[in-house]
Amino acid sequence: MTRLKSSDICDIALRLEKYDQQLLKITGRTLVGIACHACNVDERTVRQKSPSFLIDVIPVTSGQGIITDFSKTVASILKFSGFNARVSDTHDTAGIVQAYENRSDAVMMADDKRFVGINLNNRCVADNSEVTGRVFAAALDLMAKGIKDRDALVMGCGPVGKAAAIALLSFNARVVLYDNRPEPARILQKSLSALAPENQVRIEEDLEKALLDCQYIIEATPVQNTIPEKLISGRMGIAAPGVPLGVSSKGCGILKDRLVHDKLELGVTAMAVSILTQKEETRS
Ligand code: PYL
Repeated sequence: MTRLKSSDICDIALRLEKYDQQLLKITGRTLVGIACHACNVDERTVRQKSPSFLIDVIPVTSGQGIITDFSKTVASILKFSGFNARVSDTHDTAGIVQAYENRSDAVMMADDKRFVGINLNNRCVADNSEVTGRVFAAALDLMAKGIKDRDALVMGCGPVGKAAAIALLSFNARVVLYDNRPEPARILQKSLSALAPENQVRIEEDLEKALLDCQYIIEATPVQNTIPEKLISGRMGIAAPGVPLGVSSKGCGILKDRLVHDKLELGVTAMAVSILTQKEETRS
């Protein structure tokens, strides 16, 4: 997982309205709408409940420490998406204690390894990597106006790519897996075989062939410029949760409104929708 820099996120809050309108144009849904599609929940219900759902965003000082603007940006995204969010005025353990004492409904916090949302009432947890893969797959499904029976390429078979592949299978896409190392693709294909018939998930080791075969792509690698400009076709649609973006600025110019990429917005919004709506799993 690439560690964000303050420069990656410092202008997100200012661009939320514009980004929301761009998503509406590309996918037909807004940030909250795409998040609801990813969580398979009704948007009206979420918009009714979110204003009274209090989320404390807690800065975490462990490891490499606080990223300037991280907590403030997460809270801005949550407020823009209709949630009652605030940055805790304490951090780490004291922040968690304060959330319970204030009877907040949820906390969101990130150390160097994990970024999670936790519903304090029903104990449900949303993990940023899993939710990000799922919400970008939902954006691709909307961009494609239904990705059912289409070939969708997943570049990068890590936690985000895995979650995207699982979501694409739930949308009945045919999933093509690519990784620059063969092992992660094989491990992921094996774990997906329990979810889908053999012929619905295949591995492609030749990226150029994969890009020529697949019109829709999830770019979930931590590498920039993984998709060569010469292979970007006029009909291609790309949802790119990978940081840094795997498409060059020239490639973005070719894609125009057929590219969805951000560094926090969709994942944070979908995490909040998930912990607001996810039912507590009954203990077996
Ligand atoms: C959650 C982001 C998405 C991509 N990379 C992940 C990352 O940068 N993780 C580290 C987050 C550290 C936050 C710091 C703070 O300000 O509370 N502990």
